[in-house]
Amino acid sequence: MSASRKVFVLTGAGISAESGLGTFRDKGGQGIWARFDPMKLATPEAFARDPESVLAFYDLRRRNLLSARPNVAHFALARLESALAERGGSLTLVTQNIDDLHERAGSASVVHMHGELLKARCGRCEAVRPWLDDLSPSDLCSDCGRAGGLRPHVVWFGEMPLAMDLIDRALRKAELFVAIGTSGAVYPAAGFVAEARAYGLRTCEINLEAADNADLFDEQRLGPASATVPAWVEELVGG
Ligand code: BJW
Repeated sequence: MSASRKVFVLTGAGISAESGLGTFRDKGGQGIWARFDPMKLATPEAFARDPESVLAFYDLRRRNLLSARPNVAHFALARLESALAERGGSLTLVTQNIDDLHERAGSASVVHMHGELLKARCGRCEAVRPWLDDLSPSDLCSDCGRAGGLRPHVVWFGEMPLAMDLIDRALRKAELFVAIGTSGAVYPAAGFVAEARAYGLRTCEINLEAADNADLFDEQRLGPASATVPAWVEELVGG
């Protein structure tokens, strides 16, 4: 694995767990979706039916995010990006997370396939703008001037994830696929490991507990991301 120079990393909520942001499907029953119903808060139908509740859910999470900090696992991936570039290699970092902790740790290129919480999108004109405050149905879009369309720039169930073409091209070119802190429960991201195998990549899972699709990985490293990710990066590019 240490000879791999073109690396594709997929991250999930587990990498941000030690930064204090909750995961969705915690096995102890404390995950976000055990406390909040995703069908009432994370679908376009829910937003159409009850925009106030949906926006309040994301306001709470945006406030949590603004007080969170990246942890050593985020910093290790930023180091991996520059170390691979120095050796003529590359890192494609695709995250399912809507937080900006990879960027704040120094990762220069991050693909947010499920969107970004610190941006708002207008459902009427599709403009996407940075947004750090609470959102209200009466907020006006600064591009089209209309109210009622602004929503968090995130991908809800039933919506098409972002950058799927770019992701597929990067997977085809990579040598090593590594999934970090993701349960393998949500598609299409959960299907990337099967695609990676079909393209001939080696595959590695780094997780606290085995993912739903764990049998598709060549290698598994279990433990908290704060320990496993820096150790893996050191093995790959250290020394
Ligand atoms: C640690 C740790 C520590 C903890 N250190 N690790 C049947 C079959 C196939 C598909 C479907 C199906 N029925 C419905 C679908 C489609 C649906 C889907 O997959 N549903 C499943 C529930 C079955 N998917 C969609 O609707 C997607 N769109 C779509 O499919 O469009 C059509 C299409 C098809 C093909 C190609 C292209 C398009 C959209 C999905 C949108 C997901 N949105 C959310 C919310 C985003 C906004 C928000 O944050 O509120 O995204 S849901 C939520 O789950 C969020 C996450 O990104 C996503 C994945 O969660 P993740 O990251 O894996 O977190 P957890 O909590 O599940 O796991 C945490 C992991 O960390 C665990 O493994 C822990 O062990 C570990 N961990 N602490 C290391 N300290």
